[in-house]
Amino acid sequence: RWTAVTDEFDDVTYHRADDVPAVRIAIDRPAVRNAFRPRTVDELYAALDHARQQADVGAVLLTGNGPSPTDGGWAFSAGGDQSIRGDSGYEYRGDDGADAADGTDADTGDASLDADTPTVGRLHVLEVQRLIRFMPKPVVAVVPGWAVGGGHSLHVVCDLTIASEEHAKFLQTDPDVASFDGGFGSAYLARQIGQKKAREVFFLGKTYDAAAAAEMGMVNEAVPHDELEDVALDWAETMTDKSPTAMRMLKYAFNLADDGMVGQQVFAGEATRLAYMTDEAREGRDAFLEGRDPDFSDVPWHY
Ligand code: 1HA
Repeated sequence: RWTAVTDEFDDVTYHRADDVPAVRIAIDRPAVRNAFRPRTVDELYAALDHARQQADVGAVLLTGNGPSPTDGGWAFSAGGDQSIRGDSGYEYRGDDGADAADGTDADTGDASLDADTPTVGRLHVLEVQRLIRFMPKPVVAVVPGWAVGGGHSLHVVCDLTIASEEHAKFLQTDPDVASFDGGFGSAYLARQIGQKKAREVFFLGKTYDAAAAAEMGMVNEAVPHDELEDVALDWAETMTDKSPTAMRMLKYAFNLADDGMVGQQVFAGEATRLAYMTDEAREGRDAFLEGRDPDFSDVPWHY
Protein backbone atom coordinates (compact mmCIF):
# COMPACT_ATOMS: atom_id res chain seq x y z
CA ARG A 1 0.00 0.00 0.00
CA TRP A 2 3.06 2.26 -0.13
CA THR A 3 5.01 3.12 -3.28
CA ALA A 4 8.51 4.57 -3.09
CA VAL A 5 8.70 8.13 -4.41
CA THR A 6 12.47 7.89 -4.81
CA ASP A 7 15.28 5.45 -4.10
CA GLU A 8 17.95 8.13 -4.34
CA PHE A 9 18.22 8.80 -0.62
CA ASP A 10 20.67 7.06 1.74
CA ASP A 11 19.36 8.13 5.15
CA VAL A 12 15.65 8.63 4.51
CA THR A 13 12.89 6.57 2.92
CA TYR A 14 10.05 8.39 1.16
CA HIS A 15 6.80 6.66 0.18
CA ARG A 16 3.42 7.66 -1.09
CA ALA A 17 0.33 5.87 0.16
CA ASP A 18 -1.53 4.04 -2.60
CA ASP A 19 -5.06 4.73 -1.34
CA VAL A 20 -4.73 7.94 0.70
CA PRO A 21 -3.34 11.30 -0.50
CA ALA A 22 -0.55 11.11 2.05
CA VAL A 23 3.16 10.37 2.23
CA ARG A 24 5.42 8.59 4.70
CA ILE A 25 8.86 10.07 5.31
CA ALA A 26 11.15 8.08 7.60
CA ILE A 27 14.65 8.50 8.97
CA ASP A 28 16.43 5.29 8.03
CA ARG A 29 19.39 4.96 10.41
CA PRO A 30 17.91 2.46 12.87
CA ALA A 31 21.34 1.22 14.04
CA VAL A 32 21.96 4.63 15.67
CA ARG A 33 18.38 5.21 16.89
CA ASN A 34 17.75 7.33 13.76
CA ALA A 35 20.18 10.03 14.86
CA PHE A 36 20.52 12.54 12.05
CA ARG A 37 23.67 13.72 10.31
CA PRO A 38 23.74 16.58 7.77
CA ARG A 39 22.97 14.22 4.89
CA THR A 40 19.90 12.95 6.78
CA VAL A 41 18.71 16.50 7.31
CA ASP A 42 19.27 17.38 3.64
CA GLU A 43 17.19 14.38 2.57
CA LEU A 44 14.47 15.04 5.14
CA TYR A 45 14.24 18.60 3.87
CA ALA A 46 14.11 17.48 0.23
CA ALA A 47 11.37 14.92 0.91
CA LEU A 48 9.29 17.30 3.04
CA ASP A 49 9.64 20.09 0.51
CA HIS A 50 8.62 17.74 -2.28
CA ALA A 51 5.57 16.67 -0.25
CA ARG A 52 4.75 20.32 0.43
CA GLN A 53 4.62 21.04 -3.29
CA GLN A 54 2.36 18.14 -4.28
CA ALA A 55 -1.15 19.55 -4.80
CA ASP A 56 -2.57 16.03 -4.41
CA VAL A 57 -0.87 15.31 -1.08
CA GLY A 58 -2.73 16.50 2.02
CA ALA A 59 -0.90 14.95 4.95
CA VAL A 60 2.61 13.85 5.88
CA LEU A 61 3.55 11.04 8.26
CA LEU A 62 7.04 11.57 9.68
CA THR A 63 8.61 8.59 11.41
CA GLY A 64 11.74 6.54 12.02
CA ASN A 65 12.36 3.12 10.51
CA GLY A 66 13.12 0.14 12.72
CA PRO A 67 13.85 -2.04 14.45
CA SER A 68 17.59 -1.66 14.89
CA PRO A 69 19.49 -4.49 13.18
CA THR A 70 21.89 -4.52 16.13
CA ASP A 71 19.62 -4.83 19.15
CA GLY A 72 16.01 -4.64 17.90
CA GLY A 73 15.41 -1.20 19.46
CA TRP A 74 12.93 1.27 18.00
CA ALA A 75 13.37 5.02 17.49
CA PHE A 76 11.72 8.07 15.99
CA SER A 77 15.03 9.91 16.26
CA ALA A 78 17.82 10.34 18.81
CA GLY A 79 18.62 13.82 17.50
CA GLY A 80 21.90 15.08 16.12
CA ASP A 81 24.52 12.39 15.47
CA GLN A 82 27.07 13.14 18.18
CA SER A 83 29.82 11.20 16.40
CA ILE A 84 30.07 13.82 13.65
CA ARG A 85 29.42 16.87 15.82
CA GLY A 86 32.23 19.34 15.22
CA ASP A 87 32.95 22.61 16.96
CA SER A 88 30.39 24.65 15.02
CA GLY A 89 27.69 22.08 14.30
CA TYR A 90 27.21 18.71 12.62
CA GLU A 91 29.64 17.91 9.81
CA TYR A 92 29.54 15.95 6.55
CA ARG A 93 32.04 13.17 7.11
CA GLY A 94 33.09 9.59 6.47
CA ASP A 95 30.69 7.24 4.75
CA ASP A 96 28.27 9.96 3.70
CA GLY A 97 30.67 10.51 0.79
CA ALA A 98 31.05 14.17 1.61
CA ASP A 99 34.08 16.31 2.13
CA ALA A 100 36.55 16.13 4.95
CA ALA A 101 37.37 19.39 6.69
CA ASP A 102 40.28 20.04 4.32
CA GLY A 103 37.97 19.90 1.29
CA THR A 104 39.01 16.46 0.05
CA ASP A 105 36.54 13.60 -0.15
CA ALA A 106 36.60 11.85 3.20
CA ASP A 107 36.38 8.38 1.66
CA THR A 108 38.73 8.65 -1.29
CA GLY A 109 40.88 11.68 -0.57
CA ASP A 110 39.97 12.97 -4.06
CA ALA A 111 39.92 16.75 -4.00
CA SER A 112 37.66 16.97 -7.05
CA LEU A 113 34.70 15.13 -5.52
CA ASP A 114 31.84 16.81 -3.69
CA ALA A 115 33.37 20.22 -4.26
CA ASP A 116 30.07 21.90 -3.37
CA THR A 117 29.56 20.13 -0.06
CA PRO A 118 29.86 22.56 2.82
CA THR A 119 32.76 21.84 5.14
CA VAL A 120 31.41 23.95 7.98
CA GLY A 121 29.24 22.52 10.75
CA ARG A 122 25.49 22.66 10.24
CA LEU A 123 22.48 23.08 12.56
CA HIS A 124 20.05 22.99 9.68
CA VAL A 125 17.54 20.65 11.30
CA LEU A 126 16.05 23.99 12.31
CA GLU A 127 15.21 24.54 8.62
CA VAL A 128 13.35 21.23 8.66
CA GLN A 129 11.46 22.39 11.75
CA ARG A 130 10.42 25.58 9.94
CA LEU A 131 9.34 23.61 6.89
CA ILE A 132 7.12 21.40 9.06
CA ARG A 133 5.76 24.46 10.86
CA PHE A 134 4.97 26.44 7.72
CA MET A 135 3.89 23.78 5.25
CA PRO A 136 0.17 24.13 4.49
CA LYS A 137 -0.76 20.57 5.43
CA PRO A 138 -0.65 18.61 8.67
CA VAL A 139 2.49 16.68 9.59
CA VAL A 140 2.00 13.78 11.99
CA ALA A 141 4.94 12.52 14.08
CA VAL A 142 4.60 8.74 14.19
CA VAL A 143 6.80 7.73 17.13
CA PRO A 144 7.65 4.01 17.25
CA GLY A 145 10.44 4.31 19.87
CA TRP A 146 12.89 6.86 21.25
CA ALA A 147 12.28 10.58 20.56
CA VAL A 148 15.33 12.21 22.12
CA GLY A 149 17.13 15.57 22.00
CA GLY A 150 16.70 17.12 18.56
CA GLY A 151 14.50 14.12 17.73
CA HIS A 152 12.20 15.12 20.57
CA SER A 153 12.05 18.66 19.21
CA LEU A 154 11.13 17.29 15.78
CA HIS A 155 8.05 15.58 17.22
CA VAL A 156 7.17 18.73 19.18
CA VAL A 157 7.00 20.85 16.04
CA CYS A 158 4.75 18.38 14.20
CA ASP A 159 1.01 19.11 14.17
CA LEU A 160 0.03 15.82 15.82
CA THR A 161 1.94 13.01 17.52
CA ILE A 162 0.92 9.36 17.72
CA ALA A 163 3.13 7.00 19.71
CA SER A 164 3.74 3.31 20.33
CA GLU A 165 2.33 2.21 23.70
CA GLU A 166 5.05 -0.38 24.16
CA HIS A 167 8.18 1.24 22.73
CA ALA A 168 7.86 5.03 22.50
CA LYS A 169 10.03 6.96 24.94
CA PHE A 170 10.36 10.72 25.18
CA LEU A 171 13.54 12.23 26.60
CA GLN A 172 15.34 15.57 26.44
CA THR A 173 19.12 15.18 26.67
CA ASP A 174 19.99 18.58 25.18
CA PRO A 175 21.64 20.01 28.31
CA ASP A 176 23.47 16.70 28.95
CA VAL A 177 25.35 17.09 25.68
CA ALA A 178 25.67 20.88 25.98
CA SER A 179 23.10 21.66 23.31
CA PHE A 180 19.86 23.58 23.50
CA ASP A 181 16.88 24.01 21.25
CA GLY A 182 15.70 27.39 22.47
CA GLY A 183 13.08 27.64 19.73
CA PHE A 184 10.14 25.34 19.01
CA GLY A 185 11.76 22.44 20.91
CA SER A 186 11.40 24.28 24.22
CA ALA A 187 9.13 27.31 23.79
CA TYR A 188 6.48 25.55 21.72
CA LEU A 189 6.71 22.53 24.04
CA ALA A 190 5.85 24.87 26.93
CA ARG A 191 2.76 25.98 24.98
CA GLN A 192 1.76 22.31 24.73
CA ILE A 193 2.41 21.04 28.25
CA GLY A 194 2.84 24.20 30.32
CA GLN A 195 5.93 25.93 31.66
CA LYS A 196 6.53 23.74 34.72
CA LYS A 197 6.33 20.49 32.77
CA ALA A 198 8.44 21.81 29.87
CA ARG A 199 11.12 22.92 32.32
CA GLU A 200 10.94 19.48 33.96
CA VAL A 201 11.46 17.82 30.56
CA PHE A 202 14.65 19.80 29.94
CA PHE A 203 15.98 20.39 33.48
CA LEU A 204 15.37 16.94 35.00
CA GLY A 205 15.69 14.88 31.80
CA LYS A 206 13.16 12.22 32.80
CA THR A 207 12.04 9.57 30.34
CA TYR A 208 8.30 9.46 29.62
CA ASP A 209 6.40 6.64 27.96
CA ALA A 210 3.64 7.24 25.41
CA ALA A 211 0.86 7.18 28.01
CA ALA A 212 2.62 9.75 30.22
CA ALA A 213 3.40 11.93 27.20
CA ALA A 214 -0.26 11.77 26.15
CA GLU A 215 -1.34 12.66 29.67
CA MET A 216 0.99 15.70 29.52
CA GLY A 217 -0.48 16.84 26.23
CA MET A 218 2.54 16.46 23.94
CA VAL A 219 1.20 13.23 22.40
CA ASN A 220 -2.30 12.95 20.97
CA GLU A 221 -2.69 9.20 21.35
CA ALA A 222 -0.80 6.14 22.51
CA VAL A 223 -1.66 3.07 20.45
CA PRO A 224 -0.43 -0.54 20.35
CA HIS A 225 2.83 -0.79 18.44
CA ASP A 226 1.37 -3.12 15.82
CA GLU A 227 -1.38 -0.64 15.02
CA LEU A 228 0.76 2.51 15.00
CA GLU A 229 1.10 2.99 11.26
CA ASP A 230 -2.47 1.85 10.52
CA VAL A 231 -3.92 4.39 12.92
CA ALA A 232 -1.58 7.08 11.57
CA LEU A 233 -2.78 6.33 8.05
CA ASP A 234 -6.40 6.45 9.27
CA TRP A 235 -5.70 9.89 10.69
CA ALA A 236 -4.20 10.94 7.36
CA GLU A 237 -7.33 9.68 5.58
CA THR A 238 -9.61 11.52 8.01
CA MET A 239 -7.71 14.77 7.57
CA THR A 240 -7.39 14.53 3.80
CA ASP A 241 -11.16 14.02 3.45
CA LYS A 242 -11.64 17.51 4.87
CA SER A 243 -11.62 20.86 3.09
CA PRO A 244 -8.00 21.63 2.10
CA THR A 245 -8.61 25.36 2.41
CA ALA A 246 -10.13 25.03 5.87
CA MET A 247 -7.29 22.76 7.03
CA ARG A 248 -4.64 25.16 5.72
CA MET A 249 -6.30 28.22 7.30
CA LEU A 250 -6.67 26.36 10.62
CA LYS A 251 -3.03 25.27 10.72
CA TYR A 252 -1.88 28.82 10.06
CA ALA A 253 -4.42 30.20 12.54
CA PHE A 254 -3.07 27.87 15.25
CA ASN A 255 0.46 29.07 14.44
CA LEU A 256 -0.33 32.75 14.09
CA ALA A 257 -0.19 34.13 17.62
CA ASP A 258 3.05 32.30 18.46
CA ASP A 259 4.77 33.10 15.17
CA GLY A 260 4.50 36.88 15.32
CA MET A 261 4.70 38.81 12.08
CA VAL A 262 5.89 35.73 10.19
CA GLY A 263 2.75 33.97 11.40
CA GLN A 264 0.69 36.91 10.17
CA GLN A 265 2.52 36.86 6.85
CA VAL A 266 1.87 33.16 6.28
CA PHE A 267 -1.79 33.41 7.30
CA ALA A 268 -2.27 36.58 5.25
CA GLY A 269 -0.73 34.94 2.20
CA GLU A 270 -3.54 32.41 2.24
CA ALA A 271 -6.11 35.18 2.74
CA THR A 272 -4.66 36.86 -0.34
CA ARG A 273 -4.97 33.64 -2.31
CA LEU A 274 -8.66 33.41 -1.33
CA ALA A 275 -9.19 37.03 -2.32
CA TYR A 276 -7.60 36.33 -5.72
CA MET A 277 -10.37 33.79 -6.36
CA THR A 278 -13.14 36.45 -6.24
CA ASP A 279 -14.85 38.41 -9.04
CA GLU A 280 -13.55 41.51 -7.33
CA ALA A 281 -9.94 40.44 -7.80
CA ARG A 282 -10.56 39.41 -11.40
CA GLU A 283 -12.05 42.87 -12.06
CA GLY A 284 -8.96 44.56 -10.55
CA ARG A 285 -6.63 42.49 -12.75
CA ASP A 286 -8.72 42.81 -15.92
CA ALA A 287 -9.18 46.57 -15.55
CA PHE A 288 -5.43 47.00 -15.37
CA LEU A 289 -4.80 44.77 -18.36
CA GLU A 290 -7.56 46.51 -20.37
CA GLY A 291 -6.27 49.97 -19.44
CA ARG A 292 -9.52 51.13 -17.80
CA ASP A 293 -10.63 52.16 -14.31
CA PRO A 294 -11.79 49.21 -12.19
CA ASP A 295 -15.54 48.97 -11.52
CA PHE A 296 -16.17 47.58 -8.05
CA SER A 297 -19.72 49.01 -7.88
CA ASP A 298 -21.39 45.56 -7.82
CA VAL A 299 -19.27 44.33 -4.95
CA PRO A 300 -21.18 44.31 -1.66
CA TRP A 301 -19.63 45.81 1.48
CA HIS A 302 -20.11 42.63 3.53
CA TYR A 303 -21.05 43.04 7.17
O1 1HA B 1 19.77 19.96 20.50
C1 1HA B 1 20.01 19.92 19.17
C2 1HA B 1 19.95 21.11 18.42
C3 1HA B 1 19.65 22.34 19.01
C4 1HA B 1 19.61 23.48 18.24
C5 1HA B 1 19.90 23.41 16.87
C6 1HA B 1 20.18 22.20 16.28
C7 1HA B 1 20.23 21.05 17.04
C8 1HA B 1 20.53 19.82 16.48
C9 1HA B 1 20.57 18.69 17.23
C10 1HA B 1 20.35 18.74 18.60
C11 1HA B 1 20.44 17.50 19.38
O2 1HA B 1 19.90 16.50 18.97
S1 1HA B 1 21.35 17.47 20.85
C12 1HA B 1 20.90 15.90 21.53
C13 1HA B 1 21.62 14.73 20.84
N1 1HA B 1 21.10 13.45 21.18
C14 1HA B 1 21.34 12.83 22.34
O3 1HA B 1 21.95 13.36 23.24
C15 1HA B 1 20.80 11.43 22.49
C16 1HA B 1 21.95 10.46 22.63
N2 1HA B 1 21.45 9.10 22.71
C17 1HA B 1 20.97 8.56 23.85
O4 1HA B 1 20.81 9.24 24.86
C18 1HA B 1 20.61 7.12 23.83
O5 1HA B 1 21.33 6.49 22.78
C19 1HA B 1 19.11 6.85 23.60
C20 1HA B 1 18.34 7.30 24.85
C21 1HA B 1 18.57 7.56 22.38
C22 1HA B 1 18.87 5.34 23.38
O6 1HA B 1 19.42 4.61 24.42
P1 1HA B 1 19.57 3.02 24.26
O7 1HA B 1 18.27 2.43 23.88
O8 1HA B 1 20.21 2.52 25.52
O9 1HA B 1 20.53 2.78 23.02
P2 1HA B 1 22.09 3.07 22.90
O10 1HA B 1 22.87 1.79 23.12
O11 1HA B 1 22.52 4.24 23.70
O12 1HA B 1 22.19 3.49 21.36
C23 1HA B 1 22.19 2.54 20.31
C24 1HA B 1 23.24 2.98 19.31
O13 1HA B 1 22.84 4.22 18.76
C25 1HA B 1 24.59 3.22 19.96
O14 1HA B 1 25.57 2.90 19.00
P3 1HA B 1 26.47 1.56 19.16
O15 1HA B 1 27.03 1.59 20.55
O16 1HA B 1 25.49 0.43 18.96
O17 1HA B 1 27.48 1.67 18.07
C26 1HA B 1 24.60 4.72 20.16
O18 1HA B 1 25.90 5.28 20.22
C27 1HA B 1 23.87 5.18 18.93
N3 1HA B 1 23.28 6.50 19.12
C28 1HA B 1 22.17 6.80 19.82
N4 1HA B 1 21.94 8.11 19.82
C29 1HA B 1 22.93 8.66 19.08
C30 1HA B 1 23.80 7.63 18.64
N5 1HA B 1 24.88 7.87 17.90
C31 1HA B 1 25.12 9.15 17.58
N6 1HA B 1 24.35 10.19 17.96
C32 1HA B 1 23.25 9.98 18.71
N7 1HA B 1 22.46 11.03 19.04
